[in-house]
Amino acid sequence: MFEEIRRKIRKGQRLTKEEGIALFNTEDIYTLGELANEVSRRINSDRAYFIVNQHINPTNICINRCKFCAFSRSKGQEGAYELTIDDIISELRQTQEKIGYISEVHIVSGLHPEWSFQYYLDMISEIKSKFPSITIKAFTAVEIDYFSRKSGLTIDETLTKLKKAGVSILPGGGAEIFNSKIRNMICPEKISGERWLQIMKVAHKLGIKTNATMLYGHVETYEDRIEHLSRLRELQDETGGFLAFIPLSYQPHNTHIKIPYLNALDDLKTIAVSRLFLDNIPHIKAYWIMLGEKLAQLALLFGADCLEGTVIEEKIAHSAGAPSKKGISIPELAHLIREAGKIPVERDSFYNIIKIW
Ligand code: V47
Repeated sequence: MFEEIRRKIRKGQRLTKEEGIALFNTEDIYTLGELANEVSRRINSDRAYFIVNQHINPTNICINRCKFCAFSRSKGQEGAYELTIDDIISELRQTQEKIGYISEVHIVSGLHPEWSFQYYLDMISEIKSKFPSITIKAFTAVEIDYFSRKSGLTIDETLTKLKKAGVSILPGGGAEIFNSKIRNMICPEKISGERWLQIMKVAHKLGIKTNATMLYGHVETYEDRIEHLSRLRELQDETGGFLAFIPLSYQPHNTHIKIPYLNALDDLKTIAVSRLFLDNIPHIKAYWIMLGEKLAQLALLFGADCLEGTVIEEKIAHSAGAPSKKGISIPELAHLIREAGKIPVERDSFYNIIKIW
Protein backbone atom coordinates (compact mmCIF):
# COMPACT_ATOMS: atom_id res chain seq x y z
CA MET A 1 0.00 0.00 0.00
CA PHE A 2 2.72 2.45 0.97
CA GLU A 3 4.62 1.91 -2.29
CA GLU A 4 1.71 3.22 -4.38
CA ILE A 5 1.07 6.09 -1.94
CA ARG A 6 4.78 6.95 -1.78
CA ARG A 7 4.89 7.00 -5.58
CA LYS A 8 1.87 9.33 -5.73
CA ILE A 9 3.24 11.61 -3.04
CA ARG A 10 6.63 11.87 -4.75
CA LYS A 11 4.83 12.87 -7.96
CA GLY A 12 2.71 15.42 -6.05
CA GLN A 13 -0.50 13.49 -6.83
CA ARG A 14 -3.58 13.79 -4.67
CA LEU A 15 -4.59 10.92 -2.36
CA THR A 16 -8.05 9.42 -2.67
CA LYS A 17 -10.37 9.04 0.32
CA GLU A 18 -9.74 5.28 0.26
CA GLU A 19 -6.00 5.91 0.48
CA GLY A 20 -6.57 8.34 3.35
CA ILE A 21 -8.55 5.71 5.25
CA ALA A 22 -5.88 3.10 4.51
CA LEU A 23 -3.27 5.44 6.00
CA PHE A 24 -5.31 5.73 9.20
CA ASN A 25 -5.56 1.94 9.34
CA THR A 26 -1.84 1.32 9.00
CA GLU A 27 0.24 0.19 11.94
CA ASP A 28 3.41 1.32 10.20
CA ILE A 29 3.63 4.64 12.02
CA TYR A 30 7.28 5.12 11.05
CA THR A 31 6.67 5.06 7.29
CA LEU A 32 3.61 7.27 7.76
CA GLY A 33 5.69 9.79 9.71
CA GLU A 34 8.55 9.64 7.24
CA LEU A 35 6.24 10.41 4.31
CA ALA A 36 4.43 13.21 6.13
CA ASN A 37 7.74 14.75 7.19
CA GLU A 38 8.92 14.57 3.59
CA VAL A 39 5.83 16.48 2.42
CA SER A 40 6.15 18.99 5.25
CA ARG A 41 9.77 19.67 4.27
CA ARG A 42 8.75 20.09 0.64
CA ILE A 43 6.21 22.76 1.63
CA ASN A 44 7.91 24.46 4.58
CA SER A 45 11.51 23.33 4.29
CA ASP A 46 12.91 22.60 7.77
CA ARG A 47 11.06 25.51 9.34
CA ALA A 48 8.66 25.09 12.24
CA TYR A 49 6.65 28.11 13.24
CA PHE A 50 5.26 29.69 16.36
CA ILE A 51 3.68 33.05 17.17
CA VAL A 52 3.77 35.37 20.17
CA ASN A 53 0.06 35.39 20.89
CA GLN A 54 -2.51 35.53 23.63
CA HIS A 55 -5.78 33.60 23.77
CA ILE A 56 -8.68 35.50 25.30
CA ASN A 57 -12.14 34.06 25.94
CA PRO A 58 -14.41 36.99 26.81
CA THR A 59 -17.06 34.76 28.37
CA ASN A 60 -17.81 31.09 29.00
CA ILE A 61 -21.54 31.75 29.12
CA CYS A 62 -23.03 29.88 26.18
CA ILE A 63 -26.51 28.96 25.01
CA ASN A 64 -25.23 25.68 23.54
CA ARG A 65 -24.30 22.58 25.52
CA CYS A 66 -21.87 20.65 23.33
CA LYS A 67 -21.24 17.28 24.93
CA PHE A 68 -17.47 17.52 24.51
CA CYS A 69 -17.22 20.98 26.06
CA ALA A 70 -16.22 21.48 29.69
CA PHE A 71 -15.83 25.23 29.31
CA SER A 72 -19.41 26.46 28.84
CA ARG A 73 -21.65 27.66 31.67
CA SER A 74 -25.13 29.12 31.98
CA LYS A 75 -25.55 32.65 33.26
CA GLY A 76 -25.53 32.61 37.05
CA GLN A 77 -24.02 29.11 37.21
CA GLU A 78 -20.96 28.61 39.40
CA GLY A 79 -17.81 29.37 37.42
CA ALA A 80 -19.59 31.53 34.82
CA TYR A 81 -17.66 34.69 33.95
CA GLU A 82 -17.90 37.75 31.73
CA LEU A 83 -14.96 39.97 30.87
CA THR A 84 -15.54 43.64 30.20
CA ILE A 85 -13.73 45.36 27.34
CA ASP A 86 -11.55 47.04 29.99
CA ASP A 87 -10.67 43.61 31.45
CA ILE A 88 -9.52 42.45 28.00
CA ILE A 89 -7.48 45.61 27.42
CA SER A 90 -5.86 45.22 30.81
CA GLU A 91 -5.00 41.52 30.17
CA LEU A 92 -3.32 42.48 26.91
CA ARG A 93 -1.49 45.37 28.57
CA GLN A 94 -0.18 43.08 31.32
CA THR A 95 1.17 40.63 28.74
CA GLN A 96 2.78 43.41 26.74
CA GLU A 97 4.48 44.65 29.89
CA LYS A 98 5.64 41.15 30.75
CA ILE A 99 6.99 39.95 27.39
CA GLY A 100 7.41 43.21 25.50
CA TYR A 101 4.95 42.68 22.63
CA ILE A 102 2.13 40.51 21.29
CA SER A 103 1.79 39.76 17.56
CA GLU A 104 -1.71 38.29 17.68
CA VAL A 105 -4.71 38.06 19.95
CA HIS A 106 -6.94 35.00 19.46
CA ILE A 107 -10.49 35.65 20.69
CA VAL A 108 -13.14 32.94 21.03
CA SER A 109 -16.22 33.13 23.25
CA GLY A 110 -19.38 31.34 24.26
CA LEU A 111 -22.66 32.27 22.55
CA HIS A 112 -23.78 34.75 25.18
CA PRO A 113 -27.57 35.08 25.38
CA GLU A 114 -27.51 38.83 26.07
CA TRP A 115 -24.45 40.40 24.48
CA SER A 116 -25.24 42.26 21.26
CA PHE A 117 -23.22 42.14 18.05
CA GLN A 118 -22.42 45.81 18.71
CA TYR A 119 -20.69 44.81 21.95
CA TYR A 120 -18.34 42.52 20.03
CA LEU A 121 -17.72 45.24 17.43
CA ASP A 122 -16.89 47.71 20.23
CA MET A 123 -14.58 45.10 21.78
CA ILE A 124 -12.65 44.68 18.53
CA SER A 125 -12.52 48.45 17.75
CA GLU A 126 -11.27 49.21 21.23
CA ILE A 127 -8.54 46.54 21.07
CA LYS A 128 -7.51 47.81 17.62
CA SER A 129 -7.35 51.42 18.76
CA LYS A 130 -5.36 50.62 21.91
CA PHE A 131 -3.06 48.05 20.24
CA PRO A 132 -2.87 48.89 16.53
CA SER A 133 0.08 46.56 15.94
CA ILE A 134 -1.66 43.44 17.27
CA THR A 135 -3.39 41.30 14.62
CA ILE A 136 -6.86 40.28 15.74
CA LYS A 137 -7.85 36.68 15.04
CA ALA A 138 -11.40 36.47 16.31
CA PHE A 139 -14.61 34.47 16.34
CA THR A 140 -15.32 31.03 14.95
CA ALA A 141 -17.85 30.43 12.20
CA VAL A 142 -20.27 29.37 14.97
CA GLU A 143 -20.05 32.82 16.54
CA ILE A 144 -20.29 34.57 13.16
CA ASP A 145 -23.52 32.67 12.50
CA TYR A 146 -24.83 33.71 15.94
CA PHE A 147 -23.94 37.38 15.39
CA SER A 148 -25.70 37.34 12.04
CA ARG A 149 -28.84 35.79 13.50
CA LYS A 150 -28.86 38.24 16.43
CA SER A 151 -28.27 41.31 14.30
CA GLY A 152 -30.38 40.33 11.29
CA LEU A 153 -27.39 40.98 9.03
CA THR A 154 -26.21 38.57 6.35
CA ILE A 155 -22.97 36.64 6.90
CA ASP A 156 -21.33 38.88 4.32
CA GLU A 157 -22.46 42.03 6.19
CA THR A 158 -21.51 40.60 9.59
CA LEU A 159 -18.00 39.73 8.44
CA THR A 160 -17.59 43.05 6.63
CA LYS A 161 -18.41 44.93 9.85
CA LEU A 162 -16.00 42.79 11.87
CA LYS A 163 -13.28 43.32 9.28
CA LYS A 164 -13.84 47.07 9.37
CA ALA A 165 -13.64 47.01 13.18
CA GLY A 166 -10.27 45.23 13.04
CA VAL A 167 -10.67 41.44 12.65
CA SER A 168 -8.01 40.21 10.21
CA ILE A 169 -8.33 36.44 10.43
CA LEU A 170 -10.80 33.86 11.78
CA PRO A 171 -9.76 30.95 14.00
CA GLY A 172 -10.71 27.46 12.86
CA GLY A 173 -12.80 26.32 15.84
CA GLY A 174 -16.33 24.97 15.79
CA ALA A 175 -15.73 22.65 12.84
CA GLU A 176 -15.75 19.57 15.12
CA ILE A 177 -16.75 16.74 12.73
CA PHE A 178 -18.84 17.64 9.69
CA ASN A 179 -20.67 14.29 9.42
CA SER A 180 -24.22 15.13 10.51
CA LYS A 181 -24.85 11.91 12.42
CA ILE A 182 -21.76 12.35 14.60
CA ARG A 183 -22.33 16.09 14.86
CA ASN A 184 -25.86 15.53 16.15
CA MET A 185 -24.50 13.18 18.76
CA ILE A 186 -21.74 15.47 20.07
CA CYS A 187 -23.13 18.98 19.54
CA PRO A 188 -26.79 18.83 18.52
CA GLU A 189 -27.42 22.57 18.92
CA LYS A 190 -24.43 23.72 16.91
CA ILE A 191 -24.63 24.96 13.29
CA SER A 192 -24.26 22.21 10.71
CA GLY A 193 -21.00 21.32 9.00
CA GLU A 194 -22.40 22.74 5.74
CA ARG A 195 -23.12 26.07 7.45
CA TRP A 196 -19.58 26.15 8.92
CA LEU A 197 -18.11 25.65 5.45
CA GLN A 198 -20.48 28.22 3.91
CA ILE A 199 -19.39 30.88 6.42
CA MET A 200 -15.72 30.15 5.79
CA LYS A 201 -16.36 30.45 2.08
CA VAL A 202 -17.87 33.91 2.54
CA ALA A 203 -14.91 34.95 4.71
CA HIS A 204 -12.46 33.74 2.07
CA LYS A 205 -14.37 35.59 -0.67
CA LEU A 206 -14.08 38.78 1.43
CA GLY A 207 -10.32 38.27 1.62
CA ILE A 208 -10.35 37.12 5.24
CA LYS A 209 -8.00 34.18 5.77
CA THR A 210 -9.11 31.52 8.23
CA ASN A 211 -7.92 28.33 9.87
CA ALA A 212 -9.75 25.02 10.07
CA THR A 213 -9.93 22.42 12.82
CA MET A 214 -11.20 18.89 13.37
CA LEU A 215 -12.10 17.53 16.79
CA TYR A 216 -11.11 13.85 16.84
CA GLY A 217 -10.74 10.97 19.26
CA HIS A 218 -14.33 10.80 20.57
CA VAL A 219 -17.02 8.78 18.76
CA GLU A 220 -16.07 9.40 15.14
CA THR A 221 -14.55 6.82 12.77
CA TYR A 222 -11.56 7.12 10.42
CA GLU A 223 -14.09 7.43 7.58
CA ASP A 224 -15.65 10.46 9.31
CA ARG A 225 -12.22 12.06 9.69
CA ILE A 226 -11.37 11.58 6.02
CA GLU A 227 -14.79 12.90 4.99
CA HIS A 228 -14.07 15.98 7.11
CA LEU A 229 -10.62 16.49 5.58
CA SER A 230 -12.04 15.95 2.13
CA ARG A 231 -14.66 18.70 2.58
CA LEU A 232 -11.92 21.08 3.70
CA ARG A 233 -9.73 20.12 0.74
CA GLU A 234 -12.63 20.78 -1.66
CA LEU A 235 -13.31 24.23 -0.23
CA GLN A 236 -9.62 25.07 -0.25
CA ASP A 237 -9.48 24.17 -3.96
CA GLU A 238 -12.22 26.72 -4.51
CA THR A 239 -11.06 29.59 -2.29
CA GLY A 240 -7.46 29.07 -1.13
CA GLY A 241 -8.46 30.82 2.09
CA PHE A 242 -7.29 28.33 4.73
CA LEU A 243 -3.90 29.09 6.22
CA ALA A 244 -3.57 26.22 8.68
CA PHE A 245 -5.29 23.03 9.73
CA ILE A 246 -5.34 22.10 13.40
CA PRO A 247 -6.42 18.61 14.46
CA LEU A 248 -7.83 19.00 17.99
CA SER A 249 -7.16 15.98 20.18
CA TYR A 250 -10.22 15.31 22.33
CA GLN A 251 -9.78 16.15 26.03
CA PRO A 252 -12.32 14.04 27.92
CA HIS A 253 -12.35 15.34 31.50
CA ASN A 254 -15.46 17.05 32.92
CA THR A 255 -17.34 16.38 29.66
CA HIS A 256 -20.29 14.19 28.69
CA ILE A 257 -18.35 11.99 26.28
CA LYS A 258 -16.19 9.52 28.11
CA ILE A 259 -13.38 7.69 26.31
CA PRO A 260 -11.65 4.72 27.92
CA TYR A 261 -8.03 5.24 26.79
CA LEU A 262 -5.54 7.84 25.64
CA ASN A 263 -3.68 7.22 22.37
CA ALA A 264 -0.57 9.20 21.45
CA LEU A 265 -0.06 7.17 18.26
CA ASP A 266 -3.51 8.22 17.08
CA ASP A 267 -2.48 11.85 17.62
CA LEU A 268 0.66 11.36 15.52
CA LYS A 269 -1.27 9.45 12.85
CA THR A 270 -3.86 12.22 12.62
CA ILE A 271 -1.19 14.87 12.16
CA ALA A 272 0.56 12.75 9.51
CA VAL A 273 -2.57 11.82 7.55
CA SER A 274 -3.71 15.46 7.65
CA ARG A 275 -0.38 16.56 6.15
CA LEU A 276 -0.57 13.91 3.42
CA PHE A 277 -4.25 14.33 2.57
CA LEU A 278 -4.55 18.13 2.73
CA ASP A 279 -2.20 18.81 -0.16
CA ASN A 280 -3.52 22.35 -0.58
CA ILE A 281 -3.37 23.71 3.00
CA PRO A 282 0.10 25.11 3.67
CA HIS A 283 0.37 24.59 7.44
CA ILE A 284 -0.47 21.84 9.93
CA LYS A 285 -0.47 22.90 13.57
CA ALA A 286 0.45 20.59 16.42
CA TYR A 287 -1.51 22.38 19.13
CA TRP A 288 0.80 21.86 22.10
CA ILE A 289 -1.98 22.80 24.52
CA MET A 290 -4.00 19.68 23.63
CA LEU A 291 -1.15 17.32 22.72
CA GLY A 292 1.11 18.28 25.59
CA GLU A 293 4.45 19.95 24.93
CA LYS A 294 6.44 16.76 24.34
CA LEU A 295 4.01 15.07 21.96
CA ALA A 296 3.63 18.32 20.02
CA GLN A 297 7.41 18.36 19.62
CA LEU A 298 7.35 14.82 18.26
CA ALA A 299 4.52 15.79 15.89
CA LEU A 300 7.02 18.11 14.17
CA LEU A 301 8.60 14.90 12.80
CA PHE A 302 5.19 13.60 11.68
CA GLY A 303 4.11 16.37 9.33
CA ALA A 304 3.35 19.35 11.58
CA ASP A 305 5.17 22.62 10.92
CA CYS A 306 3.64 24.91 13.57
CA LEU A 307 3.21 24.82 17.34
CA GLU A 308 0.61 27.64 17.62
CA GLY A 309 2.09 30.05 20.14
CA THR A 310 2.72 31.40 23.59
CA VAL A 311 -1.07 31.44 24.32
CA ILE A 312 -0.51 32.90 27.86
CA GLU A 313 -3.60 31.44 29.52
CA GLU A 314 -5.61 28.72 27.82
CA LYS A 315 -9.05 27.95 29.23
CA ILE A 316 -11.12 25.73 26.87
CA ALA A 317 -8.89 22.64 26.78
CA HIS A 318 -7.78 23.10 30.37
CA SER A 319 -11.41 22.99 31.55
CA ALA A 320 -11.39 19.50 29.99
CA GLY A 321 -8.12 18.40 31.61
CA ALA A 322 -5.48 19.27 28.99
CA PRO A 323 -2.09 17.81 29.96
CA SER A 324 -0.08 20.96 29.27
CA LYS A 325 0.83 24.21 30.93
CA LYS A 326 -1.56 27.11 30.27
CA GLY A 327 1.07 29.19 28.48
CA ILE A 328 4.65 28.76 27.29
CA SER A 329 7.64 31.06 26.78
CA ILE A 330 9.36 31.89 23.51
CA PRO A 331 12.64 30.16 24.53
CA GLU A 332 10.70 27.00 25.44
CA LEU A 333 8.94 26.93 22.05
CA ALA A 334 12.21 27.60 20.24
CA HIS A 335 13.88 24.82 22.24
CA LEU A 336 11.17 22.25 21.42
CA ILE A 337 11.53 23.07 17.72
CA ARG A 338 15.34 23.15 17.64
CA GLU A 339 15.66 19.84 19.48
CA ALA A 340 13.33 18.27 16.87
CA GLY A 341 15.93 19.24 14.28
CA LYS A 342 13.84 22.07 12.80
CA ILE A 343 14.47 25.79 12.46
CA PRO A 344 12.44 27.81 15.01
CA VAL A 345 10.68 30.59 13.13
CA GLU A 346 8.65 33.24 14.90
CA ARG A 347 5.87 34.19 12.49
CA ASP A 348 3.12 36.73 12.15
CA SER A 349 -0.54 35.70 11.71
CA PHE A 350 -0.03 35.17 7.96
CA TYR A 351 3.11 33.04 8.32
CA ASN A 352 5.48 35.85 7.34
CA ILE A 353 8.79 35.41 9.13
CA ILE A 354 9.37 37.79 12.05
CA LYS A 355 12.54 36.22 13.44
CA ILE A 356 14.58 33.02 13.28
CA TRP A 357 15.40 31.92 16.83
O1 V47 B 1 -14.07 25.18 18.85
C1 V47 B 1 -13.86 22.21 22.87
C2 V47 B 1 -12.58 22.53 20.69
C3 V47 B 1 -12.01 24.58 19.94
C4 V47 B 1 -12.86 20.44 23.59
O2 V47 B 1 -7.50 28.61 14.62
C5 V47 B 1 -12.24 20.83 22.41
O3 V47 B 1 -5.43 28.92 15.16
C6 V47 B 1 -10.74 19.09 22.56
O4 V47 B 1 -10.40 26.14 17.75
N1 V47 B 1 -11.34 18.64 23.69
C7 V47 B 1 -11.31 25.87 20.33
N2 V47 B 1 -11.19 20.17 21.89
C8 V47 B 1 -9.84 25.80 20.01
C9 V47 B 1 -9.55 26.18 18.60
C10 V47 B 1 -8.19 26.64 18.22
C11 V47 B 1 -7.15 26.45 19.09
C12 V47 B 1 -5.89 26.91 18.71
C13 V47 B 1 -5.69 27.56 17.53
C14 V47 B 1 -6.76 27.74 16.67
C15 V47 B 1 -6.56 28.47 15.39
C16 V47 B 1 -8.02 27.28 17.01
O5 V47 B 1 -11.70 23.59 20.87
C17 V47 B 1 -13.51 24.57 19.94
C18 V47 B 1 -13.76 23.08 19.95
O6 V47 B 1 -13.72 22.58 18.64
N3 V47 B 1 -12.90 21.91 21.98
N4 V47 B 1 -13.85 21.31 23.86
C19 V47 B 1 -12.39 19.27 24.23
N5 V47 B 1 -12.96 18.79 25.35
